Amino acid sequence: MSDNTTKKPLSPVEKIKQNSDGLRGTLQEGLRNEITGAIAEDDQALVKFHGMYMQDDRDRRDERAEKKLERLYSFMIRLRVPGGFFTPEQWIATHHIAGEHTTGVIKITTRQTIQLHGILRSHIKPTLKAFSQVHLDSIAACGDVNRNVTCAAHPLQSPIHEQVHAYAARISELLLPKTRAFYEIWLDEEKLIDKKDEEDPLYQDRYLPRKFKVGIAIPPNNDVDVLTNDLALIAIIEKNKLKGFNIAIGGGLGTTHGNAETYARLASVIGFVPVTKGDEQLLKTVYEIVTIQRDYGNRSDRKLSRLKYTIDKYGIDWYREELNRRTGTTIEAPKEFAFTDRKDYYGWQQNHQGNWFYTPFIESGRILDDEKLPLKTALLEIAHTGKANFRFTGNQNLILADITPNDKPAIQQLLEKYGVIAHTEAASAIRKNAIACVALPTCPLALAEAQRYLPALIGRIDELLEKHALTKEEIIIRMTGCPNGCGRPYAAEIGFVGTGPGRYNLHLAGDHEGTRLNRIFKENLDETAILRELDLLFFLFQKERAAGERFGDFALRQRWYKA
Ligand code: SRM
Ligand code: SF4
Repeated sequence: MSDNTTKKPLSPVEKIKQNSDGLRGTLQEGLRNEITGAIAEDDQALVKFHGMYMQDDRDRRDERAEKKLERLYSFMIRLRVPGGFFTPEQWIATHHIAGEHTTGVIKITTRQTIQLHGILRSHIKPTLKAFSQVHLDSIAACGDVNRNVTCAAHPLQSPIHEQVHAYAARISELLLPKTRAFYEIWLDEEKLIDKKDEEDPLYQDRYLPRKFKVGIAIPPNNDVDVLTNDLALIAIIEKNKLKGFNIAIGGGLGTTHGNAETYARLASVIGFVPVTKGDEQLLKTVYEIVTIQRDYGNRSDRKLSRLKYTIDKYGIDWYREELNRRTGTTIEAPKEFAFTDRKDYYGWQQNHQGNWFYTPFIESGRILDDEKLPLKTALLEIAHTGKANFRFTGNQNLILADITPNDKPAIQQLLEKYGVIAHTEAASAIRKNAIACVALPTCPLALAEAQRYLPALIGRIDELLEKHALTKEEIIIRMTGCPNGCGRPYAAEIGFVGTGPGRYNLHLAGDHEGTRLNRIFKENLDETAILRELDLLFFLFQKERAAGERFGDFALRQRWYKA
């Protein structure tokens, strides 16, 4: 079988999907295999659609090999949490699930959800059943389907935040696969008698050529980095009324070192869809953008199968026309909008209704108790009060949300008791604006460290900033352990992309708002070289910057960028 669009043979994953009996494969049988802690190779592709990855502890590979033991296999589970919202009950459940079945660390991801690592195969079902009891699941959190839908996190963003936020859940539902496999395999629900009940007009039996991501932004903040999504919805609000959404398509960051055909791309705005007379047209537009990618995306080479490549192959105008044909309407011209920032609002903030929100600083989204801060205990105690909801941000933070003025003193007291306020206030401006992906030891694709290394590197970068009297600069720094871009390093003012142990490409000149990608400045640097380059750059920045100029914009003006 070949891919209609490329005439090349289908990638092996295509066959696995089609032969999977609605993503069931041999997962159920595999769970009974006591000889290994792993699952069959084909099932490893399928289990992603259920929100899981099979991994192993890379730190322990050598030790296990010496003892002639198989790798220490375990699973990472990623939840589907559209727009990143948890009730206190859901947080309490997650806290206990993390304690019983995982490494204990709760990791907030760059797409506003959480991941738990180190789950042994026999613990998957109890974990998913416990989540199900608090109405949480991991369906389609990974795999060749629509992933977690992100949405501007802070309710402060607009008086109609909730109205916009509700679209995250609606779009997530709209684009969910119809198969009941998740419920059968992991929750022991009854098997379907009539398979017709799970016929899936959207995904059919082949699903999408690759992952698909949707984000929703409320200008002027672009905290979800909306243009890095396959499909970006930008809320257009006039006089506190939601008029509709600008639609942008073709964002995506993954690249492969040495493969010039791969590249990072920001989404292109193709038009505007009103919602003043109802949502039908918007939802149809979202749906058909996905069906076009389903039908025209590359299914032979997974490196070139994201929507960004489909768009660049066929052209924006073609895509827009095909969309108009499928929706039966003509998408309107885009409306004016402007982003001014991408940050989280740390500390206490009050919204238009008088409710309070506290954003603590959480380094790399990792929630645990350590010698510096008993953050996990603090959050559990806060959840137990029932006085705060939990909202995750696309910058790997969370917001303790919707706290009434009466309840604020109780939360304040707990934040003080556990040192969360002092910890947040002590973090430097760049630390608060930094992102690092997971990388080692769990990520099989990592070439270098990220979340285990960036905190220390930032300490050294802070010293340089102090030397050049730049400590107040909110420079956006991001690091990933490989070029896949999970921490969105190509959209940072300073991006580090791992090339090998202890080595990174240094990217410069993204903007503060997330509307311009950066470029490689120097390749394969070790820490000494990184600090040397930054020392010089900060010196020049201090000396030659225009008034109020951001570091990324300054870097853009330099000769190396224009060369
Ligand atoms: Fe990612 C693969 C972690 C956001 C682009 N990503 C992976 C895997 C699953 C490795 C794997 O395939 O085995 C990583 C698991 C590591 C681990 O041990 O947990 C992983 N990605 C993450 C997270 C947890 C990073 C984080 O520290 O927060 C983020 C989870 C998001 C979520 O909740 O859904 C995460 N990944 C992203 C983003 C950022 C975003 O979406 O805003 C990107 C860049 C945007 C994009 O998609 O283009 C991203 N991840 C990738 C890619 C490259 C895809 C491509 O088009 O080439 C891969 C590799 C792949 O898919 O083959 C990947
Ligand atoms: Fe792993 Fe690379 Fe993603 Fe980091 S960027 S989590 S190293 S795939």
